[in-house]
Amino acid sequence: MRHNLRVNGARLMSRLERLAAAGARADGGVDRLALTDADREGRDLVAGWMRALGLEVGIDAIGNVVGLRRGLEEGAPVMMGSHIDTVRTGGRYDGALGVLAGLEVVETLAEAGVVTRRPLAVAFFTNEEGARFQPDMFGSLVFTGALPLEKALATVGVDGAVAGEELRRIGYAGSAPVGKPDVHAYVELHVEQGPTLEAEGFTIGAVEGVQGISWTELTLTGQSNHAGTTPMRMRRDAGYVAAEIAAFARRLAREIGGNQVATVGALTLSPNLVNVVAERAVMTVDLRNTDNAQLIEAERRLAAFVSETAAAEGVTVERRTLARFDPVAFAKPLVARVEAIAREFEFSVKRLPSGAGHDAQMLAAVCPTCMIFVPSAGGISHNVEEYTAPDHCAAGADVLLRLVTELAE
Ligand code: HGY
Ligand code: MN
Ligand code: MN
Repeated sequence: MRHNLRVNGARLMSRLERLAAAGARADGGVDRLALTDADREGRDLVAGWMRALGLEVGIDAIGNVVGLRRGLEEGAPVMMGSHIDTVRTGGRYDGALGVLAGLEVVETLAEAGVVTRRPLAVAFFTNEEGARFQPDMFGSLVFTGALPLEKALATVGVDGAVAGEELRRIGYAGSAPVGKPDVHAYVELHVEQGPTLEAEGFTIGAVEGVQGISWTELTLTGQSNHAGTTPMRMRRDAGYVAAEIAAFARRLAREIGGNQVATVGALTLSPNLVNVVAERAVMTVDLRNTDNAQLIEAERRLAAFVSETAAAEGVTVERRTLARFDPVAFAKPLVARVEAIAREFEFSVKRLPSGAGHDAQMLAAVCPTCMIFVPSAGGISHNVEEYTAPDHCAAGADVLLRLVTELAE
């Protein structure tokens, strides 16, 4: 049904503000790692808002939360959603905007007395970030059947915690059947987390797909030794090999070019002492590319470099794949509708790929899926300075409102 409804931007920003208090950092950022007490606080708040809006709230065995709004007819809902867990140095928009904009859409429709033909759903998926438990997006992976529930529950986090135990501890080991309800279509509003929309002056991003992601953990083992007495020719220095790998990753991204990116985000040396040659280095390498062939080439070259460099230093290597997702393309007709609806509102709009991973890339395997982006100030995200202007948040939510009501007819 056609309508000219617009969301209440102030109400959306007020909920964003209140959710940001769950895991608030002294520096204004948000630390709401998956399955922590802060995550529970955020979950309780959002599930409470769902219930206050009359949604039927279901919690599944991996802690995914789905609020259902009945339609005039039974059947698979049109789903909006994202995640509410954050990285340790997160902002208030990554994930939260997509979930709270979904609630805002529901409240706007309720105020206007509009009931859609199909049911609507608002969801948040467990552990989208993957900062504590890998892989990332494991809640939506389980929801779509791409990761066995037991495997996700058994995941040991970077802090040694076990996901299933943490889920029970915070009271979100639910009983709703995993992967239900079936979803008619999924639309996720999200901040771009990159510089493109702001730099080029666009308000809306019609996201064409998500790039491929490859996360590897490397455990390098050499020999601790005296920093002063050990001749260089005798060293088996894991710290040196780790540093070479980090520098190689940067060269590799530059040489492959295109959309190739490479990041060494985590690196721990032991014994990590000023006068001891490092015996061990545990590090992660995050490689991404929209082109899977190039991503595979990057993985191959990195693996070869790691083997050569470690062998030359007498250091052994253990590899663990933390995540590996091929690039995903969103449903072309939905991408076109995001673009057209943005233009109906006279919002400037650009098609672009997503550099970040999202739950939408998992939902795309089971239903027509698309994403709506809004600009990130300075392209900053996974950083306490993350910011998106209120009018951009409202614009994204308006496009979400119109697209979802269209899909629900
Ligand atoms: O890593 C990512 O792209 C997402 O934030 N989990
Ligand atoms: Mn996100
Ligand atoms: Mn994120």
